[in-house]
Amino acid sequence: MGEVVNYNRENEIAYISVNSPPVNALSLPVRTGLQKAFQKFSADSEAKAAILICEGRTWIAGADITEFGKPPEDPWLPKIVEQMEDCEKIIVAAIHGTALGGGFETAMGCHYRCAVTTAMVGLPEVTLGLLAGATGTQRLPRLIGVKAALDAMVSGAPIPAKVAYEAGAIDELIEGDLREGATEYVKRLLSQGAKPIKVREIEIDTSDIGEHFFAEYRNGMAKRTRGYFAPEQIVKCVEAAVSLPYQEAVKKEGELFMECMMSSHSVAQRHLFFADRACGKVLDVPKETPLRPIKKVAVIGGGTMGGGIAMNFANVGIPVVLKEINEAALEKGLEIIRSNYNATVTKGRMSAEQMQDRLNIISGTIDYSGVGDCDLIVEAVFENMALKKEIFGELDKVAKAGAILASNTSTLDIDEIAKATNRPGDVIGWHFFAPANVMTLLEIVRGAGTSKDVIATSMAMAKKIKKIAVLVGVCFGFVGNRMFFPYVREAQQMILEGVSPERIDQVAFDWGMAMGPNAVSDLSGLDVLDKVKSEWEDRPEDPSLWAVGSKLVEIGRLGQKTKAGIFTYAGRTAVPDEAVAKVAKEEAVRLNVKQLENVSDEEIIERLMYSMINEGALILEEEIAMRSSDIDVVFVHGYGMPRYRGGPMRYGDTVGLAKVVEAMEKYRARYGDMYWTPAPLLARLAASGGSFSD
Ligand code: 3H9
Repeated sequence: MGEVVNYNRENEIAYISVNSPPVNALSLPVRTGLQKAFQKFSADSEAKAAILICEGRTWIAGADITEFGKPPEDPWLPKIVEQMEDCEKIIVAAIHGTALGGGFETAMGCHYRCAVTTAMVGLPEVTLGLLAGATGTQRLPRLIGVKAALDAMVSGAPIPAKVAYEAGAIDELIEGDLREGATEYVKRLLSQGAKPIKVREIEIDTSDIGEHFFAEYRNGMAKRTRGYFAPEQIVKCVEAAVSLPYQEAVKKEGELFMECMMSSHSVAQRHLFFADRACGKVLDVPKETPLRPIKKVAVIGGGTMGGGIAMNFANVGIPVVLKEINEAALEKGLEIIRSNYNATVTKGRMSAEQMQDRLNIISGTIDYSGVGDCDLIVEAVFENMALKKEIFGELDKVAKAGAILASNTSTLDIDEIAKATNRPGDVIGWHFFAPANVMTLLEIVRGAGTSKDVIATSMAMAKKIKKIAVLVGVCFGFVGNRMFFPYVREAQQMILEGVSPERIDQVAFDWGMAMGPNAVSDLSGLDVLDKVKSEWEDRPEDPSLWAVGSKLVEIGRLGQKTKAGIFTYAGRTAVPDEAVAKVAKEEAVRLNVKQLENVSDEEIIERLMYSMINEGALILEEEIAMRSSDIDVVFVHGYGMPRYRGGPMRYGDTVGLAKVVEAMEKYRARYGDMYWTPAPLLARLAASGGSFSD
């Protein structure tokens, strides 16, 4: 037997324990070990019942995701689950940590399930573009009902043990030590003469399912799951569960699972599973790097951004001081925070007490001396180098030794900002995305002189405030905005060439973006983008660059905030506006821009995406990002790119880099070298048949 699974018997109870760190995933050795252990249990005449239990921090967290995409190797999990269920002696799952995916399916193959109250169970396969393909889609509806099972599988959300117990997926909750509690439970079952309960033999309760249930369910999930492949396959599996004999439905589940597994969506979503975890690892900053203690934080600037940033710290119990220039501005800033929290309370996502606890640890100051005892100071004023340098000069005078001085700049040179201090090692960029209390992405910008412990502390702190942090280097716009510019540039250029903004946005939306580039520009503020362009020192010599945007700013159309930008706004709904088409036409004449006819959807996507991918290749070559997957993380968490595309670099790999370069050459022939010369890295990879993930 493989040592990742051990068999021990104490009197009449066999303990089958899995010990495969870090998360007891169902790798081939674990599957083989389980199979052998249960064979041994069946053959052990002294053993009357078995407890399946796990060592380490969690119960089995699912199939081993690293094995996906490779040829499947026997024993295959559904088989093991079936063999366990067919055992004539009682098997009890004793759960702690998280029993997820194949882990929970294994538990559902057991005849009884007990769990500590802190445990979670669930079928999160959908987040990997998959479905619960080891009979999970057939078992969960039998235990908790059709609707609840669909909700759990389509969302992928973990279910707390107590909720699972009430719903019927857990039979016994254990307070205290799991092994002891499980042993007591099994002894009780044996004394009561309990028989193995086979979940597959439970009849599905369809009493609350109307004739149109599945059609209505599909309608209900359509908006949430737009574009994703797996959710519909999950619904099909549950439909099969209620309409076909068990074995036929299981066969269907197997076929749909393989379809999901082979889909580009799942490949992309699995890529992001590992990318989300890899980005926290900084290659030259060892895990052991000592962290600076962060007990109190200051935020300089109480605008919408500053207020949102402050909330992140208060939310995890860290006291925050908000610094503004006068009492009126400070009161306004604190009011923004109060009203944000109030909105959360009104939506029922926070109690009034929780809100008060958070507000109690947010204070204000109008004097720099008020931030002198803070361990981390985040500057969040508007994007202006002179102003930021002035502030950092002040901070240098008042901040205590060892305080981290962070700038929430979205584009500016951290090294230049650091020059305003005598402690460049303490200076770093913390680029939050708006709204800062909601968006999960944080670009941590490493300056030339930033100390390693400041980087390590920033990455750890980001995790503490529940952000996904990506470490980037200094350049104009860092990773996100630098790549976002070509995307918006192409959207603007197409408007100049006569393509309507609504068409561009619709094509981008249908491709999967949460919003089209023009709606995003309006949301960000055309004046803000215009200002960014003017601060961009080495911007390309191109008179048509951002021409429509600048003109719209000139005539007072600043975006959503003035109810008119590239679109006009009725509430938040973007409405096409003839006035913009007129501006575009006039600008095209002035700049002598050729009008295009019959631009295909394919061209729109190619120009939006490939311009970004090319910039990404330059970013990698300049070592502004550590990994191509870090770039993907930025776009998925910060720019509304759907996970099923895997991020821009992964999308390039999916299309094939040779095809990307071929399309770029087509645009290069039309527009010249300035924007469409393939980056050397991209050209090299395309020529050698390589990919960014290599
Ligand atoms: C499935 O089960 C399909 C079946 O239905 C059908 C089969 C036929 N495999 O997240 P962490 C690694 S699909 C391989 O940082 P935490 C992870 O990469 C699966 N590796 O820890 C990381 O490695 P590293 C359904 C895995 O404490 C390390 O473990 N299950 C797997 O914050 C620590 O992970 C899921 O989707 C895996 N399954 O969170 C659950 N899981 O240290 C996926 C983790 O090198 N897992 N790793 O970066 C999770 O949600 C979280 O890992 C968990 C722990 C909540 C368990």
